[in-house]
Amino acid sequence: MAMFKKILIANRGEIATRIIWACRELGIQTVAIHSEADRDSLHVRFADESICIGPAPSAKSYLNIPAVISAAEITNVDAIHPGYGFLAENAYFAEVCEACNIKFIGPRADTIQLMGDKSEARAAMKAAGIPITPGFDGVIEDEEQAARVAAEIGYPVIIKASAGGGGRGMRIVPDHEGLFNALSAAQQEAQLAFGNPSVYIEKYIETARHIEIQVLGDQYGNIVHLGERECSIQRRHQKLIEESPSPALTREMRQEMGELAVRACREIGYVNAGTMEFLLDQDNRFYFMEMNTRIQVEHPVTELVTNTDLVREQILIAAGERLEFDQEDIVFSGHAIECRINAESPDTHIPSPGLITAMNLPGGPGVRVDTAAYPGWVVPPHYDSLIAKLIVHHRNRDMAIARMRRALEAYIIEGIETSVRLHQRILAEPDFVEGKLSTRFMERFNKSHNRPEPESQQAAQFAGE
Ligand code: MV4
Repeated sequence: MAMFKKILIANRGEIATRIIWACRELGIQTVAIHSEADRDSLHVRFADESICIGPAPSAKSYLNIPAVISAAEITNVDAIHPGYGFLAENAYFAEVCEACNIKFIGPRADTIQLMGDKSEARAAMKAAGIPITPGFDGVIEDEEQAARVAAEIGYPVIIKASAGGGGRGMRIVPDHEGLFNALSAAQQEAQLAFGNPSVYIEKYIETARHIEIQVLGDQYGNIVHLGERECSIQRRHQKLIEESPSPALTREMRQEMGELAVRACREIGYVNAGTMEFLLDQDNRFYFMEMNTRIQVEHPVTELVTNTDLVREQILIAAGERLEFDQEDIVFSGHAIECRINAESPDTHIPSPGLITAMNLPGGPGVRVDTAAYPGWVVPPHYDSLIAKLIVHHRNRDMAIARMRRALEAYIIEGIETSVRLHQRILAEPDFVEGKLSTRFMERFNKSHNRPEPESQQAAQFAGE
């Protein structure tokens, strides 16, 4: 297969510009698509061509498959990069692309389909010999079965939507008393959010770390892992801070998890970039949770510690190139931390769209900012509030934290509220500095800082990545 001449980027914001940078370095022409609300976006300005595909609401623009495909046909592109969110994990969209002879830059449609059904993904991973959380291998049919399964695995349990992921449609159930209410609530939420009420039940691992392994596979069966990212600091299942390596993993654990991830990907014939999410419990046992079949928001921390360009690799793999490196060629170096900068209140997390009146980006050694924000830009209210990612790299974790602190001090954004202050407070926490992270970190942080909102229990609504 020949290298792509032109790629359409089916996304917006920082990831759209990130994909354009990779294309420019590869000498590939770019087409930006945008909604009416995104006319003045940076990705539109930096792309070689741009097309308006609809009004502001995503359902009418970035999620509108006929509009996206029409734009691709009109501009005669060879491939589409979906970024994250929007159509990135839509198996039907991947199928339509292939049917229109446009390469979808991602895994095969059947892989996206399999991993999109979380209970099927669990079963597939179990069959591949990957440890999964104790639970029932299948969807729950009725209350009686739910009660039997929950009693068998022991409380607390967690109910998850089969079509969910990223925490949507989840319910934590402390004891039998709350089971039936949680079951019907989860089923209703799943029906509403995904048009599919199927749920499954697992043992709830109360104090765990969220650790994910990055993988890359080419079309010829070569698969490598690029180590882990620790993403335990989340609120309402939206990650706030990610880092690599995890303070909790030894070299041996990294190798074991990495080899397991590679084996699982080999088993399902995984192609392109992917991420396997695991929970690591306090006894250092780890369990597969789900697999994300897209480039993730937090991919830069992996890029910095492995000296790779994951978006470039995605494009080369989709174009039919062989992986340029083996597992032995991947050298892990130093420590990287990412802070997600959202246009929102640092206290209430209420979105804060509007005009950015002034802005200073941090720079200097080991500092990277992935963003599409600029002074004079109006952050539209219609989309995810992520406006930038601040990523630092240094020789060790303590030095990376110091570097992040000084970069946050220099990150000035005026006119809107941002999460910069929240990150400064988190980076001042002794538990963070000591690497004592868990999925309960923000719950405890909120309590000790007298902040509202319980974090872990039945977080009702949040935007998906
Ligand atoms: C879990 C879990 C504990 N036990 N599953 C959250 C997102 C999705 N990928 C799965 N998630 C979790 N699944 C079992 N069996 C803990 C999480 C979890 C979490 C839970 C509550 C509050 C914050 C959390 C952050 C990361 C992961």
